Amino acid sequence: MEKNKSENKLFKMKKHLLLLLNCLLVFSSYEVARCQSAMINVYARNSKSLNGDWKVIVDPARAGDYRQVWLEKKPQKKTDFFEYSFDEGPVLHVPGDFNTQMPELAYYESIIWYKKTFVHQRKGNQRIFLHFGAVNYMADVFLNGRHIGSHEGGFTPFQFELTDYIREGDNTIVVKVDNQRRNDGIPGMGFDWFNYGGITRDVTLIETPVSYVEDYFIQLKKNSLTEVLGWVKLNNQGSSENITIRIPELKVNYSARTDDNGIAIIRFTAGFKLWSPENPVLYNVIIESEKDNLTDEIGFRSIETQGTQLLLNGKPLFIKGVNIHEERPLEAARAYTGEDALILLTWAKDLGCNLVRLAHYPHSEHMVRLAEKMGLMVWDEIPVYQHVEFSAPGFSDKMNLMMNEMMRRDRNRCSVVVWSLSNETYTNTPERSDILTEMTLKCRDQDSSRLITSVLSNQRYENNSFEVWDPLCKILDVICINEYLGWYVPRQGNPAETKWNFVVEKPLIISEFGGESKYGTNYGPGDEAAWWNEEYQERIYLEQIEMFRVTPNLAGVCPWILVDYRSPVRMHPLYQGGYNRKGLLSEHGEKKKAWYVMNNYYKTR
Ligand code: GCB
Repeated sequence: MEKNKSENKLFKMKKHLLLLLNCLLVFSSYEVARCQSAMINVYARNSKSLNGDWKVIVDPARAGDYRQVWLEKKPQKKTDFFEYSFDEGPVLHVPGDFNTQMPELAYYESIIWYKKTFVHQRKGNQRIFLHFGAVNYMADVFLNGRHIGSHEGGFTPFQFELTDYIREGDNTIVVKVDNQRRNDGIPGMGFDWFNYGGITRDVTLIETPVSYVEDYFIQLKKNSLTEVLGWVKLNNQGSSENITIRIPELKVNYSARTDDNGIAIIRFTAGFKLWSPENPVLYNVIIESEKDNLTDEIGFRSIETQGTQLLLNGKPLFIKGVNIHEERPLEAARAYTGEDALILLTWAKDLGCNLVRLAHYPHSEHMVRLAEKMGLMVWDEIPVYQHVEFSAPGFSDKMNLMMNEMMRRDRNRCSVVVWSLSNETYTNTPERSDILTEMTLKCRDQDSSRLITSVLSNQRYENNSFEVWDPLCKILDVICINEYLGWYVPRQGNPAETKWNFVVEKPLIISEFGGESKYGTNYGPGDEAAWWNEEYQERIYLEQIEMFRVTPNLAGVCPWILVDYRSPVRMHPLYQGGYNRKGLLSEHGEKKKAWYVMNNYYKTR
């Protein structure tokens, strides 16, 4: 009896050791492959969509790694059994967040394994890539049981080359998606929006020639309204090729040759009709190498600062902005389609905006491209948000990668006028200012033709006087501050007498302001916050506008936020119910009183 017991114990220990070993092996093999920088202009490529239904395994115990679910083992002998299977499991739609597709996943923050099969027929000497628009937050990708790579970051595209591994006929992709928050993540543990997990953007299988156009930068040279200065990069293992850039409408036909790194410098002048919110002109630009060609719609404009002013195409610009989260209007889910983008951007236009701040992470490419067509300037941002751990090992590499992925996808969008590298981080966080300075310089090194900023909120406000002192102001192109006077910070005097002191004189954008109200709540005193009525929010807006009129260096404003949006940190059962209620519109698109105040202000600017 005793012997049996100890044998049992020994057996259990061995089993645990084996599992542990298995896990270690699995995790170390994950380190091998890393994703590649994604090719740009995916929608213009020869591709096949893998959107649609994917089979899933929900893995709250995080057990799929040691069970190696990507191998999809099936019983071979009578004694075999496997404690997982995709076949009989649920199905989720891709793209889309998983939280809103099954009631039991409503607040899920853990692993889901996704599986998709597809048939592939090789055509000649093509290369094959698997491209993801975004997966929130970690993705590990397997093809036919083999780990092909991983990616961290929930809002930027990535790809893997499948050429050497793909089979003729049936193929299976398994993706392990994990939206668990991480101390060293970007964003970190705390953020004021819903942590929608899943394969949230398009998945595409792309075929290219052996040598293909991977990336390009075709925009006006800084300070010029006629000269393009950029480059084209081929992925071709180094042999030199001729490149041609054609813009038929302008009779541009420019040729160059790539160097040993596959890069050709592009430099030409043309009589462009410049892109602006009033006249959002885009040209068909054809990029041709000896083996590949693709077309993009590209606009041309300049954005710069002159003293404390912003200039668009050389003329003074006042930014009439609005903040937007990437949430599906009317349905409370992650937005991902062109139609979602159209609703949100039409609402921004109705308000009278000329810019949308896509808070606080890169939104889908549909959003950025549509904004450009509709004449809305775009503010692109990475989710370096509030209390991220700048001193976590590898943080700056991760941030650098995210910044590059955002810039790479969007740098040909002339609508993008701001690269924003962080929001409300704090000077007392170790390494914060050093890292943000380093990233600002790196960003400028790659693209000096846009405004680079980091959003600040550490200004002092005493005796109705602001002091904007953050040392970062010195290296930013524009000073952007979030101030919630009348909501988080009680106002201390007459708005029209507010004073400002800046550590350095540059254009100022008030990138967030506002307060909460529940649409249709029109009772209670209009000067008490805890009634959450529309009148209180309206009053905040009226006072803000009085203050704007006397704010020096003011180059733009951007209310927080266009639409009420889901945020689990908003827990008042009666008024919030899991929503941040600072929207000018309710989640159903109903206009609150403050909407009219802002709309009138924008009409006068
Ligand atoms: C902020 C943040 C934004 C929040 C907002 C709020 O300062 O930048 O992400 O959601 O305040 O509603 O408190």
